[in-house]
Amino acid sequence: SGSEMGIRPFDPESSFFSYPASLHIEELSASIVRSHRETTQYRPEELQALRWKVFSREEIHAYQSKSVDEMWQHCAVRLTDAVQYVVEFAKRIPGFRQLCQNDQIALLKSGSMEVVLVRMSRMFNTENNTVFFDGKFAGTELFKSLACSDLIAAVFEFAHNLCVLRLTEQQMAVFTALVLLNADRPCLEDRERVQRARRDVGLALSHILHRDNQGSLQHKLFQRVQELESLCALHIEKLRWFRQLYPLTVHSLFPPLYKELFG
Ligand code: CLR
Repeated sequence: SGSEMGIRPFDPESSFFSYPASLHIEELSASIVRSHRETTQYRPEELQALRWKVFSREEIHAYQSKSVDEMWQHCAVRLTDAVQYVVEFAKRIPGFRQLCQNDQIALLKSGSMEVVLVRMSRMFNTENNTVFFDGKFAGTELFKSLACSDLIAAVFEFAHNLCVLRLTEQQMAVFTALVLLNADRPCLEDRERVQRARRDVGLALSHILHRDNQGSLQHKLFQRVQELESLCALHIEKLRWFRQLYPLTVHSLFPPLYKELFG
């Protein structure tokens, strides 16, 4: 039928974007959404059911009593788990898959942390400002022994601000693909190819947003992208600081993938 092919009756509210998306763009969205679904640790229903699970005072105290290097190592392992799922997501995105290996690595080096932070908003509870970490919901105080409260506060604020936009899983999937396919990243060999892949994913995103009557989200999402860059720069800065204090912990106890991407 016409509606299955993306052909919709004229809508004066969104005259420009009511143009039918080509079959190619529809298939691209469907493929990205499938890749997202297959590479997220928890489904939205599961997270919803787990909302009551919060850390007790004793458990929070146990995290706060860890030494700086012990807590860093623990968080680096958890963060690397999350990054691993993002790498798997990227590998399943048409357009990313087709890039040469060097460019795939270059995009992951600068984009995987950004996608982890966007995905963090799915795991966020705005009622009590907690995030699902290590099996329960945790507030910023749990991360005290990392000794980087400015980074933690900024990351939580970002997740909060993204969470209140209430993105659907479909919108989240295509938005995170767009975050990865950034032709402005350093060290790319074939920028043009990344740009072409990005253009299609961008079309897919604006098609979805306008179909959902949420065209205004596009602008808000691009605002958030700018914050991502400074958050990731702060993460790298903190890692440098930590490595200076505890070079051996980073060298022998941090996950190899973490060092490969951020080290
Ligand atoms: C992101 C969403 C994942 C689950 C998950 C696991 C680890 C969390 C991460 C989320 C968000 C960012 C996080 C991280 C652990 C430490 C890190 C809170 C919730 C903060 C920003 C500290 C970074 C510095 C470390 C390298 C020490 O599905």
